[in-house]
Amino acid sequence: MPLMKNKEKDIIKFLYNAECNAQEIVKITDQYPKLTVKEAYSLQHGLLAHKIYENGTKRIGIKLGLTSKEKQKMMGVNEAIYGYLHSDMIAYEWEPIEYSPLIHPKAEPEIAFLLGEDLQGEDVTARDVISATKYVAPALEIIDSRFKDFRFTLADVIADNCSSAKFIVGSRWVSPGAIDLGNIGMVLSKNGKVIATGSSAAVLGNPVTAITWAVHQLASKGEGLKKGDVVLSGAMSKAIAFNSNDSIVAQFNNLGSVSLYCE
Ligand code: 0L1
Ligand code: MG
Repeated sequence: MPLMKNKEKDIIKFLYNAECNAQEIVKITDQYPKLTVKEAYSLQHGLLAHKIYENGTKRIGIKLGLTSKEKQKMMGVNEAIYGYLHSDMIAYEWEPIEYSPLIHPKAEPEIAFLLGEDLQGEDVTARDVISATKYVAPALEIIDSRFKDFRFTLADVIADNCSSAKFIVGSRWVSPGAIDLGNIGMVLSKNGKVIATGSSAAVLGNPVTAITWAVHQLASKGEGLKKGDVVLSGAMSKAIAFNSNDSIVAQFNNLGSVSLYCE
């Protein structure tokens, strides 16, 4: 039986309050084991509407998740997922990230696509994605699942807006035609020590492929991306946990670096 509207509202408030109070919660599927992916995306959309209503945030783009084969295998799926980026998720390199409003944050190195044109339709191609992109830039996404111990099913994580919390876009913005987007190397360090290395090839072979997929998914729901939107295309390595007083730097070939400091 599909989720009743009043249950949907309760779940949205449950997720929203967990985020506002920085308190981990049990999985939604503990109570609703039959929650489908379609219902989960509807919850995610409802959560966005609730946040816009409650705190005036704005939708400013999307982020992709589960774009690497390893993560898909770990979750037992063979497709990526997407969530919404909101204006209150923007963080800056020069402003420390506060730990206290977060639950158990992790950082992921990603490539941000900054759109110069609208992009919508089930027939959008990789070439269309490149021509609609004004700049690509180095980025760090901070994920912070609201679920206890970062454990969830596919439906749970989709409903929780794919664990989104914050993101930082670095200051070097490059035209997408100027670099080989499918072959950008990256080194991730924590407190000066290399923790992981990765490549943009880990993002479904090429981040442009991942974004094309997401545009098709949005189109099937009558949605699209807008000029000015930011798209976080997916993690280039494993996510790393951080705490107060930690600093993280991701250095990308031909794309500079991006960093965060947590206070
Ligand atoms: O941005 C991401 O890749 C996160 C997707 C959700 C899975 C997770 O929280 O690890
Ligand atoms: Mg991510």
